[in-house]
Amino acid sequence: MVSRAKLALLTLALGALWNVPAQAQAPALPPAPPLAPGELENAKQIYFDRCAGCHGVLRKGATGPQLLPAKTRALTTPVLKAFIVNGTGGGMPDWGRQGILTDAESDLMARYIQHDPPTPPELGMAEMKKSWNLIIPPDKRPTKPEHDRDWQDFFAVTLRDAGQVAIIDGKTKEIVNTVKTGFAVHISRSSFSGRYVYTIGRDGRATMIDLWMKVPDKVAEVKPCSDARSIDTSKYKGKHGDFTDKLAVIGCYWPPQIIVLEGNTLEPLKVISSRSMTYDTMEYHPEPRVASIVASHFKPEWVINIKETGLIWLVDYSDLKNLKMTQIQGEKFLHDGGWDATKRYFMVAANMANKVVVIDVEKGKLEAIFESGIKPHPGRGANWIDPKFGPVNGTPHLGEGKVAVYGTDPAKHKEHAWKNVRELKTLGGGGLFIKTHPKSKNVWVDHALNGDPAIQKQVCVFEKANPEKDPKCWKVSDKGRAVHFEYNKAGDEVWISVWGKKDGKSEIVVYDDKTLQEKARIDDPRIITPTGKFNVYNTVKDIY
Ligand code: DHE
Repeated sequence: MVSRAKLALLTLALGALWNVPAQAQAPALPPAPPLAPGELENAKQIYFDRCAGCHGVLRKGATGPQLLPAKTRALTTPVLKAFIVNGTGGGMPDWGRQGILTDAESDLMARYIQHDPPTPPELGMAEMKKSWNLIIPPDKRPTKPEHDRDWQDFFAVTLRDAGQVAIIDGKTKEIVNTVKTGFAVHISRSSFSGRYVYTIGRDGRATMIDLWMKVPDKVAEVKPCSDARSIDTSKYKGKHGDFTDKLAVIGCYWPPQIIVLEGNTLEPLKVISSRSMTYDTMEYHPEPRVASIVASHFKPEWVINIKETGLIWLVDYSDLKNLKMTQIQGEKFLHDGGWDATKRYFMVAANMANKVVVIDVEKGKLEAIFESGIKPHPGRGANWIDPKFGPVNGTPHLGEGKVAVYGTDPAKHKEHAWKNVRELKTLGGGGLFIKTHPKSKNVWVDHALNGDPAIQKQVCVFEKANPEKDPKCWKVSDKGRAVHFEYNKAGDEVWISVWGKKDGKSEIVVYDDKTLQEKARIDDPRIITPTGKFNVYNTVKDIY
């Protein structure tokens, strides 16, 4: 095992090597180390589940560097294994230290990425339809809630390594049900009505959960891709018609495409490939992955971010047979984002470019692109009123300990719009999520991917009215990293996931947003590696 000090030195040296173009390295590369029979299939699955998201299915890189043989063989197995076990300060998780990969699996992966990447199978409509399972047809579902809980205050909580989503009652903190979903669900989104929760697993399995059932459970599921991160429904109602919940859309990492589905049953309807040219160098890209998706409130449109081409698509879903789409040139590699408070502007991080891209969805145009800091990672971001700069949004960063606060009101605060107006110092890099609520005095931020286990466990809270004041920071739990925040429907509680080891303990800690005092700990053994939490009321109304 390489010691941490040695690893630090190694990381520095590798930083240089890592940027040396493959052709400048020693000409004769050592052959790829052998894989025993059966190891290849296991390695492919682990790569898909754990690595493809950052490094790409074809290993061309994006949030993480490319991992092609010309580089990986030059680095050799022990060095690659050290990276996999210990992680790096720039966002690469410590898979070994976390216990997610065993020592043998880390060794296997270090050898596997020195081989040429296999191209996984494409998925067409015929295969998708085979995976579609309509468990309870719409006409057999409840016509009103079959329980007397406040389902609009339910939380859909990702239980990442359990391959489940827990439905938790926001008032009583009881686990109402744990629903079997895709592997490592990434996000959940609510239907326009809030009655249904749509989840998307990293393995591309989408699940539709009916909150009105006596015990909320899934009514439909489909697996239209083998690697995915985003899902949403149609949320427009207005002069162009009422499309609320008529359709759903899934964004895939592999195969690189979007799928439009029937909103009430998840029946696949249309596939649109995201393969095209990069916005800047106009090179063909074989694997432009679909990152964040949001549904416009102004038009029958989805805002769909294509990571590797740097294009933002505004897809008009009002007539699927004569599909209209606007392609906006943004920046590479588009990742996560959310609305400003008016829901007119969509801000998305191009984290490898250290930039935030702003789209005016009402006008259907690029509004601005600005540098926020090293690797911004906003989640859906957070909106509040700054005492000096008016309406602002904020994003933490993977690469440095700061929240960039930027203006979001070009109408009344033009001089502050789309530029950093403040930088709030946090405890260090690895910031993944930020959250606030219109009723709250506070802005919460995590350090979930910080390299220091002590900092990973801490959150900081800034006061909106006194942004220059040092934040209050504290350790949430010894059980794991503090990650992702969600308010309850009343907007007076903040729920934080404590993401422990997959075979260890995890929990969810609930704080009083006013006093910052702990109110509850949900540490039921069913709470396994919790990450994202989505309150129905806040998700329907895009409150953040
Ligand atoms: Fe995420 C949002 C992609 C790693 C937890 N993540 C997103 C979105 C994308 C994305 C495209 C926006 C979806 C949307 O809004 O439609 N995430 C990726 C990756 O490619 C990456 C870097 C590596 C991977 O293999 O997936 C990655 N993400 C992680 C994690 O390691 C996290 C912390 C835990 C996990 O599940 O593995 C994680 N990502 C989340 C969460 C959200 C998210 C909780 C939703 C935030 C929200 O509040 O909307």
